[in-house]
Amino acid sequence: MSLDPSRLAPMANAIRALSMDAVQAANSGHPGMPMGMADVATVLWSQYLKFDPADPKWADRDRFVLSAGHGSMLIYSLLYLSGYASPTIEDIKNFRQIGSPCAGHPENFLLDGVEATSGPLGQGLAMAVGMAIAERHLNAEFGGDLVDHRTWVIAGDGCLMEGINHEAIGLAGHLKLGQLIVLWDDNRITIDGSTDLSTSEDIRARYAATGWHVVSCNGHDTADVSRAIDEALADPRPSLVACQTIIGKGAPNKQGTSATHGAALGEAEVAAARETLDWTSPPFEIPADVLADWRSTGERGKAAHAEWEGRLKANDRAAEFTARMAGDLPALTGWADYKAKVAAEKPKMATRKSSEEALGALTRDVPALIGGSADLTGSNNTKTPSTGPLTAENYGGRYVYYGIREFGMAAAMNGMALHGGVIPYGGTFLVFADYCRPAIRLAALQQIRSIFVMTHDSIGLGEDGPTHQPIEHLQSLRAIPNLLVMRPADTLETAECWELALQEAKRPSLLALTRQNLPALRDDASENRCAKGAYRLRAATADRKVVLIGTGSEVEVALAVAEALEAQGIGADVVSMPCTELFDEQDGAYRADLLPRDVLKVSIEAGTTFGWERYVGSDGLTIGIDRFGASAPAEQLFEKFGITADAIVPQITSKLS
Ligand SMILES: Cc1ncc(C[n+]2csc(CCOP(=O)(O)OP(=O)(O)O)c2C)c(N)n1
Ligand SMILES: [Mg+2]
Repeated sequence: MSLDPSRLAPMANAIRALSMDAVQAANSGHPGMPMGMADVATVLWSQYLKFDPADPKWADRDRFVLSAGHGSMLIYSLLYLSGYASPTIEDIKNFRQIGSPCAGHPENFLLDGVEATSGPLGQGLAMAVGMAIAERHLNAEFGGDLVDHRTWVIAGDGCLMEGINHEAIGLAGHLKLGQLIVLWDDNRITIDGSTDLSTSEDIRARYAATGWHVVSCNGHDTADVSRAIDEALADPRPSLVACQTIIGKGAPNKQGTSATHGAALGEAEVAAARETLDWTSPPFEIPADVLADWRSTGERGKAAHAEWEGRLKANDRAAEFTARMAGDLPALTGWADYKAKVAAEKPKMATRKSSEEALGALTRDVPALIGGSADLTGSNNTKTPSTGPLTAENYGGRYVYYGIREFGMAAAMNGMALHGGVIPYGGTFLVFADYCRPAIRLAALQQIRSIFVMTHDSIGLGEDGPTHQPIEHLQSLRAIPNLLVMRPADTLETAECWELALQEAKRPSLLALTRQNLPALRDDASENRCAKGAYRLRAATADRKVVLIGTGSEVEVALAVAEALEAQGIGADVVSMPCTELFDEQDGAYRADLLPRDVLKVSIEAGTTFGWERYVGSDGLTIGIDRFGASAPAEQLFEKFGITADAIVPQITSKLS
């Protein structure tokens, strides 16, 4: 490319200097990885990466994911040096301090150019797989004129050692995601020391066996790095580029050791590194010629960007593409009719089936929706007639067979949501939310619209027994900030929850759905009553003494309890609470009206009672299951665990007396 190769070394040293100086100033952080990968990153950003710092959200930019997020100073340096408006040099001086976008680990919501929040090792690479899926899908849908970009990852030994790596690369290899290139910081060092301490794996063989192209290079020889990347680009498979590097390269006494991994180098070693690197500038000053070279790399993408804008303007589907990338929803033309029909027909069905019906209507109207399941398609009811298989032969499909890879699925969904242009939903059993929990948490942290469809949401799944019966799951998921956990009680509520999940562009939702049939509870669809998180489904007829709060399948139980109480002259409201988070966001008057102080409040949910005091207070009653379930038909289990009107009513009357 245009830059003279001899100019690359000082450019890489600029990354090294910024990284060691910022970590030194913060007295915290990870200088080793940015210093070790500085040469590779310089080659990538100056010669290959397609980007335009003036428009960081350009839809057809390459995606760059720093999966080894502890090396955050690498990406902060790259963004600053190549000319992004943010971070500024002041932000870098304030690395890891309050108010600086240069947080300890890269956060997608703090800086444009940070495509994904990374730091939990392995997940960055797994999200990149989702980005690469989204790219191929949109390429198939809108054509190469509008969508043709690569996904680049820098990953460390840790990212490759994590279990999720197996799931992620298996999916990428199977889907033949040739636009995905992983640059592995093959430095043979982790925190505890040499990788010899903990692994003997032949990583290259594992990737090759999974359908990847593998190539190695000397990560400090820029010509060799280019050679390896060129080979990767030429190969149709996803590529692993093993970059042999020295961690902390440039710090003469500490390089090559884990001492550079996660602590400031110390004043003396920073000074020694300056000598070694022949870097005479004071901290946070980049020589004008080096900065100019860096800024010119940021100019590289301008022409390609301008040409792309021209192609977009000329494209018939420009408006549709732009709306898709912005995450806008099209008009849901059939939706009101669908809900009205549900209200009129009052079907008795499992909410997983209700979800399938809702999805039938939504996937017809919303082409951005891409479904999938971790090998439980028939149980999660996630497939619809509009969503044909997305395969290596047909990226235009809209249904991903993720295989038995729950964590890989959830992370890939996050990557798809981050990429934009698609809205991912994917299913598994609720009990296996544990297998994808770290990605659910990262969806919430990243403020993205991933929709998790979790069926078989209680002992109501019956015979499969305690391994498959969620107990603590609902409450533990509700503890994750910025995640909407929704547990609808019938077909109409399920439709309402789906509508809410779709409309929530900046937070993920998790729908907890039953295996067993549930009766319809409402006949009026005019207002989305789930939108407030909870609502009064039934008002007491006799003098109100009790408010029963139910969720999902237990709303039916709450209604039966209310009937029985009313028969004894005890007035009882029933509140359906499909989403505690949304209820918590309502104003005090609404919440107090639903859950008044002066009456006995009773929660009924077929899971742990832990946390329900929040709604029923210390004098309330919490009905639930505080042990593992059992294997038996569902009805017998509800009896055994006392989630029936017969078992609950006496507890309430004795509490009232
Ligand atoms: C899931 C997860 N586990 C543990 C950590 C803590 N951690 C951060 S970096 C690291 C070592 C990673 O080694 P490597 O990827 O080789 O990075 P290097 O030391 O080469 O920079 C660990 C254990 C983490 N960030 N994420
Ligand atoms: Mg390492």
